[in-house]
Amino acid sequence: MAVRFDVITLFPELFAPFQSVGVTRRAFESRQVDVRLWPLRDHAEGVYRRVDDRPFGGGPGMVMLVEPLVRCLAAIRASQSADGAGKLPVLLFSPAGKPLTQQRVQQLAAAPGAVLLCGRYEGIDQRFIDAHVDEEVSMGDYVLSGGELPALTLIDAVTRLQPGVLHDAASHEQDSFSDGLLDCPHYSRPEVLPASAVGVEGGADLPVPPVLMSGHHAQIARWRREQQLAITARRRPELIEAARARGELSKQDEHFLSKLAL
Ligand code: 4H4
Repeated sequence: MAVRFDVITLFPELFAPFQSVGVTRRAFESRQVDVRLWPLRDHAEGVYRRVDDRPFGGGPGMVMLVEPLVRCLAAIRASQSADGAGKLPVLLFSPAGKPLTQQRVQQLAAAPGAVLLCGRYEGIDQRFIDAHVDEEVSMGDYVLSGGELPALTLIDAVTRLQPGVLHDAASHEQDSFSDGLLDCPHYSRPEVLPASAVGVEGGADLPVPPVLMSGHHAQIARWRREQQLAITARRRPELIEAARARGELSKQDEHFLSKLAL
């Protein structure tokens, strides 16, 4: 089932490059992901086609006006209805939103789609948010100049989960967070790397961990799992607690963690 994203933006040109490179190109071409761009200025009226104005109460910056957004969303609803896409939820990108997680990305990848509202300026008139926004999503605790990069981030994260988009279907099983833990280290040729090759003069050679060359798939899987547990326990201990609470740590995992000197 294709995932449809109706994107409300003042800068549609920001999205073009992602429709022609990498994994997202394949998904766009295969129409597994259907991104429709809705330039907000097309729905602004008057000579100056205003989409923003000064904030009541004073203060710096500008606020995005309600009317152009209402007209734009109405056009999107008409298009969704005409295409039989159903009324898709409206997501607003904002630092005040709920932090995006891989679990939410997986839910969106399995759903029909969403309207992605890309704010600019100081933000959006609260009356539009109260009336039409279903979910506020944050990419992190920092402030961007617009919601377009968050929208592209979400489209990328959802797109790479579409069947047939990644070269190796198993690839995203190994992703960080796909099992709630951070990913293990990865190595490729050469089997032994002279330290000088990474710019460390006079250092010892850098071999690939021998277990990865052993051909023992069970031992390799165990090593990779233990690497995930060690890296996650050191960098994001709260993810270990969350995996434990979900009952996703085996007795073997718990034994390894108990021996881990943190
Ligand atoms: C919204 C900027 C609200 C400032 C915005 C404020 C993020 C983020 C983001 C364009 C919009 C910015 N979106 N995760 N982080 N007035 N979006 O910064 O609250 O400071 O998703 S405000």
